[in-house]
Amino acid sequence: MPDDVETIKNEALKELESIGEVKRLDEWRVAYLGRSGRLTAVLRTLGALPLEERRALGQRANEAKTALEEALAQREGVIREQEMAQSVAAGRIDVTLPGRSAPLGRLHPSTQMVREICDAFVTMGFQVVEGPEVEWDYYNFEALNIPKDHPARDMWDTLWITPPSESERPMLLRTHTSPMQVRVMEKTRPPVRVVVPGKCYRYEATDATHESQFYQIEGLAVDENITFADLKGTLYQFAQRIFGQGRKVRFRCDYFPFVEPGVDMSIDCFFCEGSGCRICKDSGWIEIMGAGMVHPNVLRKVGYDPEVYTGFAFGMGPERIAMLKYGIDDIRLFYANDLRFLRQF
Ligand code: YSA
Repeated sequence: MPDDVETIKNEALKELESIGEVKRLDEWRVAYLGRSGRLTAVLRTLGALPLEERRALGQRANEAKTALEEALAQREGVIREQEMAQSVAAGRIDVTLPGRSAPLGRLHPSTQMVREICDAFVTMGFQVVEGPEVEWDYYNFEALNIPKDHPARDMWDTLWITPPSESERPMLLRTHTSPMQVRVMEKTRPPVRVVVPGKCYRYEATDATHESQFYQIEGLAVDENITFADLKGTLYQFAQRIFGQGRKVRFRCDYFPFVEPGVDMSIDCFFCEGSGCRICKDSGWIEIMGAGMVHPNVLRKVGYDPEVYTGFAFGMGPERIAMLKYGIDDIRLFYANDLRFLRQF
């Protein structure tokens, strides 16, 4: 014969009061309210009782069940609060401590320099475009007035994907961003004003100023009546923006097969103000890019009439410019993934 409902209820409540841990509450629940629990056993007997008795006992048993369930929930709340208070007192959780802030990422110094340089040209009306790093020999060399077997190819140590000896249509990792001059002109009619940032690859013996992967930024402007004076004026403005007002620039003859005339541009050394130091190798000048007037052969290749259109182009290495600007003495730091270096920018 199961116990009396009131007795079970009173005993259960008394026992519940003595429980001090959340994990013991479940044992209590099973003992009284579980499938084989004491109160459940009472409910099981109901079927065998006469109707009147069944009603009365059923009602009392259900009320007891509800009371026990409510008492259980309340006890659990109390115990959890006590446990939290104990653990706070024990110093395991200091709820007054500020949360840990997630570390903030930042842009890679090469990316920052690329963006700064592109922005300088965007304010002068240039558009930013990008192109493929895996390139055809045609765009990297042929269309830039560098035919097969031309000695000028030696200027770019090439990483081939399919070399000319193995393919009618050789493929390579672009050695400079200049192929984009051709791609842009093929698709557009003048006026053209673009800058092209992107990764380039060379089969280099790496050292403090040479990496086998590095960024370049190409520039191209083509229109009627563009002259060498436009080239000088644009690049002078660029130097003022990136290196500061009052910078002097110098142009000297240089050779690139896709320009005529070709030049290199230097700025006066801002470490020694032109008097000569280790950085500028005592010359007072620091070379920052190659440039020139687009060669008529290149214009012809893309269907532009060189009698009508002229243009200038330039190409520079943003990492080398960042090295000058921030006094970084080894280009390999850019790609060494050393956070001590990267966090400085
Ligand atoms: C010249 C005339 C134009 O009308 C247009 C573009 C050019 C630039 C030409 N395409 C070129 O690649 N010239 S370059 O071989 O002298 O490279 C240009 C710049 O890229 C260098 O001044 C340097 O800053 C960077 N560079 C070249 N090789 C590098 C490198 N940076 C890091 N590591 C290397 N291995």
